[in-house]
Amino acid sequence: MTVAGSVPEPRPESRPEPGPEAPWWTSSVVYQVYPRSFADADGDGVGDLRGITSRLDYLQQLGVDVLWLSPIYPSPQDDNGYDISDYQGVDPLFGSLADLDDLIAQAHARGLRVVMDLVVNHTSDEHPWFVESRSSTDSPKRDWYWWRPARPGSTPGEPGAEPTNWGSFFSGPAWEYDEASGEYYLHLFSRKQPDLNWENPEVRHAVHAMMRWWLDRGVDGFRMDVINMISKQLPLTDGPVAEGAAHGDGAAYFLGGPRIHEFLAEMHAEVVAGHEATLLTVGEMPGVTVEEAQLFTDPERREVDMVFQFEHVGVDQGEGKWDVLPFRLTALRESLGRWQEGLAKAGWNSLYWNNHDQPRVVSRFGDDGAHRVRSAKLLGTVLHLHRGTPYVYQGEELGMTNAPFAAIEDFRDIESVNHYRHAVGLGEQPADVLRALRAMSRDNARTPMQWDASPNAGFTTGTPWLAVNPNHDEINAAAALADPDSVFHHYRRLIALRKSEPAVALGDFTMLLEDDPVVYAFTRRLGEVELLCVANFSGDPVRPAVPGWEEWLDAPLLLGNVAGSVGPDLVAWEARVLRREHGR
Ligand code: ISL
Repeated sequence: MTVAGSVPEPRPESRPEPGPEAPWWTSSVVYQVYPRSFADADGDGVGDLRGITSRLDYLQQLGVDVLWLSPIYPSPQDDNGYDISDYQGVDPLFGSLADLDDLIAQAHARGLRVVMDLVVNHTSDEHPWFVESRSSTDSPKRDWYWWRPARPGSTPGEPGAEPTNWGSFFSGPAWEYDEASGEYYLHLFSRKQPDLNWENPEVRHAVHAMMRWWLDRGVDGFRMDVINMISKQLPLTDGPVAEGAAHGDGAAYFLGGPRIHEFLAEMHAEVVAGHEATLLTVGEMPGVTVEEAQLFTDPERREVDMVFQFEHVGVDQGEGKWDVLPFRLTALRESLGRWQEGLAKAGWNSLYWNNHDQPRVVSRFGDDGAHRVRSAKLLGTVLHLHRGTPYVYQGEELGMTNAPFAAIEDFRDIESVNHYRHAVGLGEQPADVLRALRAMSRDNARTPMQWDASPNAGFTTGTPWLAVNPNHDEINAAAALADPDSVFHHYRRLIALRKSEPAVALGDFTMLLEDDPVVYAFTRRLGEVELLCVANFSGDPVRPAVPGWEEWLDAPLLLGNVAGSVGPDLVAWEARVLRREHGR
């Protein structure tokens, strides 16, 4: 706002006011539901669709715009539904298609869009396509998957005879021997997740048809699982073997392969074109670089709206995810800052701390002890004030923490269980392997949603498939809703701020304090409005070295996590968002 009568100076270096052309998802927030762990309506211990529908009012109260559902399709559940045996149905575990139609209708009635998980790098080995493909080397669907003979000169089925030396993401080789046909099939993930061959146009057409079927059913977009792995570099060949590693790294052959942009542009043309204004597409892309992400998300190229990148959730990992390093704020800043810069002109960021594959952020980058509530609010504030579309993973808005897993029997995730078996088999100490699992296991994200303080946290009346975190007696939605100072209400205010203050969605981003080990600070600028977000990532008070800090202290506080705090020092885990207007 400018003072009446005054003419603001033109500021050529800043962006114009947001026009009607800014897509809706720039000012939206997405909420991810992991159906198995959200709410169980039928008492079998596993969350379901009717459970989700019964909690839509809660999501509406939080103020989110989009609901992303992790897979609910028929599945043998080897990887909790990321192994799909029918793309056009609902697993009875989660309910029926009618339940899903009802969920979509009830979500729409509340102004919530629904985005489905699209898992098409691989199917389940129980999908009829694979069953047919496997049935004979002459099958019309043989070429829908990656079948290869044993390595020349080796005995098929013997260790080392795999067509390439690649390891799978879930331990062991990426190839499974099929005795009946004497050939191997590729599975980058579990052996029950064979990779589809996207070189075959029939595969692509089948996927496009399936996607259109979902759009006709009313869904509002897709989150595309490991979509940068669908194009393989041919011929499939051995990758480099790191010292001490059991398998080679095939990433050069399957990450961002030669036809990936073509495949995504084709998918856009075949499925999304004509519906751009209402849909959301987000490609999950492990290993993607900022330069590639710019190409994937440049609207002119018509591929996807945004990508999930992984750099910032790798800053506490060394050689692989089980090599747990101490968290360094400087590494986080370097990564997030580079992404903000890289997608400033073209393309768009998605912003996330958590999902169903990541440990809980308050335990990871915050303090889940004495400062749990404040550090959870700080983390939310920092994330939501970046430029991009924020994603909230169920329970993050409550400040849910990692779980106190005591023994390997407490884990359910295939990745964790396989890793334990392999690592201990290779001679690692069980206690060391467990320590890494406790920090990084995906099951940390998957413990049931904590609705209330009752014995099963209000998640189920049965026996939960994965134990509820005992801290639900304190950390739960009922308590958070009743407390105006809760993490929930802070997230609600953050989401509301994105709607009321255009600079949050569309302002330019400038990182400050490049080398500061504890203070994370940046500004956002849109026209005459400038916001400062400043956050103390430590348990000690600190005076931020932000340029012009004294002047900023006169600016009104838009949002903070410490009531009544106005002085020059930030207390432990304090975050502030300040606003000023230039030209007045
Ligand atoms: O958590 C990981 C393993 O270390 C990640 O590499 C994860 O597997 C990767 O992000 C891909 O994730 C997606 O595809 C997987 C599925 O298991 C994950 O749940 C899904 O988010 C295979 O479909």
